[in-house]
Amino acid sequence: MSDTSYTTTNTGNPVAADSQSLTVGADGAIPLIDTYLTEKLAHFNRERVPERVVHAKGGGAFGVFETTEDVSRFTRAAVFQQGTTTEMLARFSTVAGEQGSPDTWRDPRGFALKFYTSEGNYDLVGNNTPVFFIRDGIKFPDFIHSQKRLPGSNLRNNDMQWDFWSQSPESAHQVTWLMGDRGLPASWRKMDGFGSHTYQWINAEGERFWVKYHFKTNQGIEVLSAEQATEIAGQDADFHQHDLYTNIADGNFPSWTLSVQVMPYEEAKTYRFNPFDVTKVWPHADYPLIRVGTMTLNRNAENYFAQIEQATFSPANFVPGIAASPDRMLQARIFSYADAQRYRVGVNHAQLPVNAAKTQVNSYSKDGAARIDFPPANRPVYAPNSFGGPHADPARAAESTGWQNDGELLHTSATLHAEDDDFGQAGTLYRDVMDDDQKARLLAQITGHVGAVVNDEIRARAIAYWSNVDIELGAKLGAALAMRAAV
Ligand code: HDE
Repeated sequence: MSDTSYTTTNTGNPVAADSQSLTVGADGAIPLIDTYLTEKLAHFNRERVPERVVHAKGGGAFGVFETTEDVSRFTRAAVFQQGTTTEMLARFSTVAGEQGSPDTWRDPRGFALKFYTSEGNYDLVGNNTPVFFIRDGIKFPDFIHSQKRLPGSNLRNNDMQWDFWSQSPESAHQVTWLMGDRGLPASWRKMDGFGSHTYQWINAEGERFWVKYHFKTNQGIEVLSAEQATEIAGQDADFHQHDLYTNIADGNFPSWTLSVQVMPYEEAKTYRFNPFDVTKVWPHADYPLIRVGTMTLNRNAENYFAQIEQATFSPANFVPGIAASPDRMLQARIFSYADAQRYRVGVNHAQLPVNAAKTQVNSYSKDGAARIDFPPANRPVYAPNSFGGPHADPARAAESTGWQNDGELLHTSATLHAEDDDFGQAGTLYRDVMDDDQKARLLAQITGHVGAVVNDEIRARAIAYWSNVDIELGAKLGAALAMRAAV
């Protein structure tokens, strides 16, 4: 049993005092040999790692995923074989707010999952909305810049947001979600999660399918009004963290039911929407939900910094039976996350306990700052080798992306399908999914947000943007803004 009764330095050396520095006489100089003082102050200066450049504010918990159904006809992934239970980690977050910002600001919510599977870690890094603002990752830094702060004043600015959105019509579907009820979840426990992108599942026979993930909350959807969210933001910036942590501590474990939509491989070519465009959903009438299993969060982190702040999720972490798709956003993310994590947490971030695979790691990476784990000294550090070092085994590996494509390198938009446009599905969401109260709250929110735009040309473009979503909505917005201006 370790004795934690006495204070030590970081290297275990017992220290003489917690509250007095070492001095020459009671009133004299502090000698440099007071190494506990210097260690304590120097470590304090280095307690922060760079916050996530997006999704900085968040919280999470550990849990398990239980595959309750047989979906082996679609995937050979071990984690999704019926009867398999897999340990996992989830982190929920806002997008634009910095650390310390209110959990209840209007924003999509991150829904990042790490499955510690028997074939290595599988990360599914999604949001609480099934779509996204843009469809090409080259615009992502620009999009985030427009949502955050003006370079001069460091203030957020509605003109900047609407200048970007009104010139990026592909954003209309996600912005309708954002300005609607789902932009203000009452709890991380009471929101759905989505993989958002189209992914690929491959079964044991090598047959390929396109899939979309849906995590349906078993707690029921619950949202805040704009007034409630604003009031809570002033009272408790960590409202959602509080809710998740205390519910798990009380044994009230939240769970979600995972279902997938499955599109046969060949149907992608002729589907009415580009199935790889992350600004679009696949109507459930076209591809109904197929149940897979249940995710339950049942264990709080013991140390937030070590286990949540340092957690690293990457869409690049695939396992056999799951692969990428032609979705341009997914492909850009496959580069970006590990790059961000090497910078933010360090080159050996995957060795930290919270990120470490729970299966054998036989990579040829070596050294690098803060290396913790290492192979036996007699293991070669190069391949190929003739001394029994690991060698690649294609039969074990995750499939390549494996979709046919060829052609010259060029800068152009993805292929348009029959019903592809930028506003159609946003209009369907408004007209066919929202009830009258939800429509009224959406109009009120847009009126307030566009009403804060100072530049006349940008405001006019924003009204045109909403008229493209729904002509009646655009007319109501124009009238509401005119009334607002008249008072
Ligand atoms: Fe992210 N995103 N993202 N994102 N994202 C990050 O990775 C990025 C996108 C999402 O709890 C970063 O480790 C690019 C879509 C979540 O740790 C960064 C693009 C979706 C989280 C990054 C996108 C997401 C992140 C910042 C456009 C939903 C938090 C820190 C191609 C489907 C994960 C980090 C956690 C974090 C890049 C767009 C969700 C900067 C380049 C679409 C939930 O690498």
